[in-house]
Amino acid sequence: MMKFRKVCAFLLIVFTTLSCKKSREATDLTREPLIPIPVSIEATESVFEITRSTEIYVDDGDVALNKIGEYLAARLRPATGFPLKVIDSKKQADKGISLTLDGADETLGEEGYELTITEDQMKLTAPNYAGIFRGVQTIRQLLRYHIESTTTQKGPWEISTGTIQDYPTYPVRSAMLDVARHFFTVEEVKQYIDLIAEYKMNTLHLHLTDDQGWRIEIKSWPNLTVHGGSTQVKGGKGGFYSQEDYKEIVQYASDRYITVIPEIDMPGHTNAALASYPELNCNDNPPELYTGTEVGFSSLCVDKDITYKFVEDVVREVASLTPGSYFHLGGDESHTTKKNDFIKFIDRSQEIVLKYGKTPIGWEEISQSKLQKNTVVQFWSDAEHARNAIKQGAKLIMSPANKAYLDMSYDSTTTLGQHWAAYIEVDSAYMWDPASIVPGISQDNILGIEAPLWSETLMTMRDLEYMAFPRILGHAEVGWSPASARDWDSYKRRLAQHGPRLEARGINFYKSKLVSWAD
Ligand code: TNX
Repeated sequence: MMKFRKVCAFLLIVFTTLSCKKSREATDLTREPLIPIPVSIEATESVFEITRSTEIYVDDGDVALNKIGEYLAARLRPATGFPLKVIDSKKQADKGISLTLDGADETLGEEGYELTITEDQMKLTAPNYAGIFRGVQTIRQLLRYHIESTTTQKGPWEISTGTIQDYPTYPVRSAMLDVARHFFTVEEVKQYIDLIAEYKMNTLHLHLTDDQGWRIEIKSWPNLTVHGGSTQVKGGKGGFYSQEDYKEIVQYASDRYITVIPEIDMPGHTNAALASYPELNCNDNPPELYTGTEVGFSSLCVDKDITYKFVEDVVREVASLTPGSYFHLGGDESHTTKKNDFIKFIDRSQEIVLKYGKTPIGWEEISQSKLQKNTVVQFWSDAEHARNAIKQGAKLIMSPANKAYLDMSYDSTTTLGQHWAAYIEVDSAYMWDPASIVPGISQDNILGIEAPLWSETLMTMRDLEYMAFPRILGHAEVGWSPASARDWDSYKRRLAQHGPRLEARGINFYKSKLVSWAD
């Protein structure tokens, strides 16, 4: 009898251990704090576990998939301490982590993906590599925040089971970095690229030139960087990217399925160029370098032929280094350029951009000129300019300054930033809809969104991080997730869980009191 009881007790323990193995915690994939929130999630309430023996399978001989597999492994190895081998697999894998284009649903589009998680396997399929890369970001966020640590952490590394189908609402989700007012190094730009990649952004707009500095080497006009790149706001030493540096940034971004849009801001915002070459000034008299923060006082000399030779040389060199299809020609706040001159300049500059095979983008003021067929207009404040743009058939990138400008202070106590457009708290930076900003403009007119980070008051990476985080997560969701899925209460709950994740990555973020940050 005693023996029978012991056996029973033993069996009970074995059974409870076995049956509990997969339900250690109730899991529900629909409740994971993903940002941006996916289009659809179905939960099957079990868990998949990444273990020491988990391998990452990719389609045999597919170099690009193998690279994404290695990228995923590199993100997961430090915290798990597991080898996570990436394996070219001849047949579709039925275990471990599998990344495949095989049998993908084409309707998921350029960046869409499907993630199917069972107890035995986590399978990521997409019709294109970009979709696989975006899906990999989802996998990262499905793991406990400790996964972001650079040192080995205690497991288990479990992921709730179920299926996620996901694709972006807007094709362009961009972050702009102003490297002209204060210069940021190649390494710092790469860090920023890594940060935006996690939230499925796909574009980095580099504001490469402004009154305070010219930051990209132009071989045919070397003094632009030698002199024009030699300082910055408040007179620091400035800096610039050699063409090799710039190519390195472009490649790094491209490895993360992020396109770089270079901006050469013209005809205003050009003091650094005017100071470097006397002949670009109407009176041949170069101004001093400028280290203040006023805007709208400089202009290229629109009537001189040399001006267009300059524009063409710059566009040709920068376009040849840029695989992406866009070239941003600026066009904002040219307050000292006469309106007719401005129009004439933008008309000619668009033609030059097209001549070198790129699609022009300009700030909203360019809608006063005759827009070329595919020219894109970037809205920042004036509804009339936006309506003029769509009347001409142009598409818009939406960057409403009072919502999307990351250099706007959070509130009156923020020591960094400006507040000419608004104070932008974390809720305000989330609660905007690109298609409802300008009456008469709908989703069809909109190519995407951009969150610009102007750097007049930002000197270090920590400064950049503080202004961008956590607001940029909100903008990423505004651009990716359908309007119907966006909701402040849901977002706030998910964002709270991202606090420790941002901390684990060492990001200096603003801990808004509006959010109950998780420990
Ligand atoms: C406006 S809006 C600018 C930038 C400034 C920024 C500061 C626009 C296209 N230009 O030149 O850096 O405000 O917030």
